[in-house]
Amino acid sequence: MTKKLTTSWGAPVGDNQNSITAGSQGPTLIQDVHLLEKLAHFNRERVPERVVHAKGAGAHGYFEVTQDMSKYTKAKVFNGVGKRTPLFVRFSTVAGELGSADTVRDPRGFAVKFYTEEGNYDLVGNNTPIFFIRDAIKFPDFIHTQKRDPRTHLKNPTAVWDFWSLSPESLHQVTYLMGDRGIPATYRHMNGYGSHTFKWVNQDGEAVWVKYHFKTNQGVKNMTSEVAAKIAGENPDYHTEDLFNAIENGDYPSWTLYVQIMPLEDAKTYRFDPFDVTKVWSHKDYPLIEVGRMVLNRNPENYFAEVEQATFSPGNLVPGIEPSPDKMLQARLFAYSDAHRYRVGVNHHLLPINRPRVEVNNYQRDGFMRFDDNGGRSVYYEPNSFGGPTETPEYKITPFPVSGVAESVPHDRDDHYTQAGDLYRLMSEGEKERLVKNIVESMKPVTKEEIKIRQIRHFYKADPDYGRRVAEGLGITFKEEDFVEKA
Ligand code: HDE
Repeated sequence: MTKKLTTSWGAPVGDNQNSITAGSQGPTLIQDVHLLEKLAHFNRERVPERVVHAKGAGAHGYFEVTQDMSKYTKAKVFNGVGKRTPLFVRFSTVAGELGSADTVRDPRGFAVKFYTEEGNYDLVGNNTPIFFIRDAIKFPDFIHTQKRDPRTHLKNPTAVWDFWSLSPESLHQVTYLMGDRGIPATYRHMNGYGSHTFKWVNQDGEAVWVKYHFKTNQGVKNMTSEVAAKIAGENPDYHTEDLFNAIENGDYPSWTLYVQIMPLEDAKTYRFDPFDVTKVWSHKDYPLIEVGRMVLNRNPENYFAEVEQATFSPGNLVPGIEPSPDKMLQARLFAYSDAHRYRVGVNHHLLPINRPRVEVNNYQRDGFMRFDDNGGRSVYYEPNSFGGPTETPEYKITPFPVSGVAESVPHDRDDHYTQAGDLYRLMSEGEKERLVKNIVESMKPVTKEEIKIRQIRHFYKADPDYGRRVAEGLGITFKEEDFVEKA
């Protein structure tokens, strides 16, 4: 016995095949409210796509602690071997629109929402440990160059390389992106990183700096530009389909989470600014420490409800995990919830996929689509004499000293070449050849020679061989003195 078809108001529908008309050839009657409701709702089915990371795929799973971290953090999600926390993950590309191809050369979003017993903890990272810029003020401009030219509505490599050649801090991430890891074979075969430095605080109020590394247990596998271009044409949803089918078939992907721990005082003297997200910390200086395992073992029941409406924010923190002064992270603490309020609505946190798995008690009321009981008759202000929820002083943030003159301050350490050169020199001959080929292909259409020369100078400063190979690939005659920085 099938269920009764109804209107959105629960009234049974008599006929879902034929509009109400006057006779078989007569006009449609406006009183056909079922027809009106269907068409009106259909016109409003799309919500704004994410301004970046629009194309993505999600899955549910869990995190299990394999090494207790209570020495470093009181965050319960990382305390006690065997501790399991449910989570939701969304993988994504960055620049493409909702319908764009998965297999493009682009960083991949690696967003994890831990539904912890102390509220949701969102670790909103990428599949690269670094980023192109280190001050959020440049982010809208950077993304403009990754998107479509306002006149042609086409991707514009001249804008891409103009911005990168004028922002030398991007060199490390550009080298990473144009190398083999720029196109993962699947979402299952890539690592994830928190990228930024965060702060962990233990029960005694002792703090350390921390960086997160999710190492795929499937092994890192990448895709060459040629294979990627072919797949993008044949099946633009290749990564989405791969993740869904693997989980549907019980082939659950997993990652091992490691952290690097830096003592608080090292931040002042470390040879790279630990709050500069274009730089990594050497694993020799701060070795990886295993924390636990993330397993994805359940597909969404409904894509729109669970993936499109999922909202992640680096500002969703839990006790024992706090931000670092990383300029990019600081700005993201505002930007994400602002984006969600615009894209999904002020009460997006009430949606099932975003709702914490713990009781929420506060005095926020009303707002669009407040579809819970809106606090009922409970007291709606604080302080109050009616036993409403009150703050718990032990959860105040860990005090930390700040100093300095308030002004528009550039980063004070500008070595953008050592780590990019180290990455280049770590590559095998094959990896170097593919890196140079990818860069040359991408730079060929650039219309201004000075942009190419400027960018080659950056490659050369990272490693002379790097610069020479790109210049040759672009057919630019190479005179050493042209590329050595004028003293
Ligand atoms: Fe994002 N980023 N981002 N980003 N980002 C968004 O939030 C932003 C950055 C990342 O699967 C937006 O809901 C700023 C770094 C992921 O839903 C937006 C800056 C890293 C996702 C936004 C950055 C990321 C986003 C777009 C410079 C890796 C998808 C729509 C300070 C560490 C999450 C939205 C999901 C999404 C802002 C840079 C990762 C606009 C201002 C660095 C994985 O809020």
